[in-house]
Amino acid sequence: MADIELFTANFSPFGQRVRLALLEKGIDFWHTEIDLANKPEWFLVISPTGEVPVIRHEDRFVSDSTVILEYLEDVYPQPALRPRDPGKRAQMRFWMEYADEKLFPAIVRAIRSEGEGRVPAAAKLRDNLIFVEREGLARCSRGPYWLGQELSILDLVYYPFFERLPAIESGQPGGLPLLSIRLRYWLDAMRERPSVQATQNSAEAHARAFTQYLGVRQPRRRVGNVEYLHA
Ligand SMILES: N[C@@H](CCC(=O)N[C@@H](CS)C(=O)NCC(=O)O)C(=O)O
Repeated sequence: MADIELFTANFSPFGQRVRLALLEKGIDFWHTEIDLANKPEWFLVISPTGEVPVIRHEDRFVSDSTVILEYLEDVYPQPALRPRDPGKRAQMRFWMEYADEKLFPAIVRAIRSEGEGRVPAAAKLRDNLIFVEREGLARCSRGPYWLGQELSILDLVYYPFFERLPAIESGQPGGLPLLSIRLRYWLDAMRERPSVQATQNSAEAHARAFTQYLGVRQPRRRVGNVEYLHA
């Protein structure tokens, strides 16, 4: 029997974070798919917020992706995905919080916005992305990963959002910002990892998932590639 049972939904970026960590650590796990539109009663018992992902390990259930990532680190410390240096650890936690408290809400607003709300929502998301790139990724290290030469939890926290950018970009007036060389270097390094290759979905599939899960109407959605440029 697998050590871990993961309750998630295929298209959840938060669930993808946990799948990436499990694969990176080589932990055997069982995937139980949850239909978010029709959650089973028992799931509401194990998930206090009714959200995925949740894991079961031994006799405990742990929920919330970043809490799960740190839990996995405590229980399966090797290979390490949390830096040893306290300064880098603090950077990791600061940018993890930024991802969930600032970037994710801006992404959801941009996907859901309609009519006159679309331009300010796209502008806000652009600002958030530029902030992540200039104040986060570019300042934390020279790469290829967020915190330097070694992959860390922070890479797993951000990658699922960036995988979805082409699907988000296609619905935006004026598109999203041209991404920097540093960001492109990071994304290229991430895409080479077998864990990413095993969990990734196409931009078209993500665009369909937005429609299905977020209930957004996207008649004009055209899926393209995000351009990477400003240095
Ligand atoms: N902060 C949570 C967010 C999880 C989350 O928003 N999950 C979404 C799927 S992407 C969900 O389960 N939504 C179902 C619902 O809200 O009913 C985490 O990091 O795990």
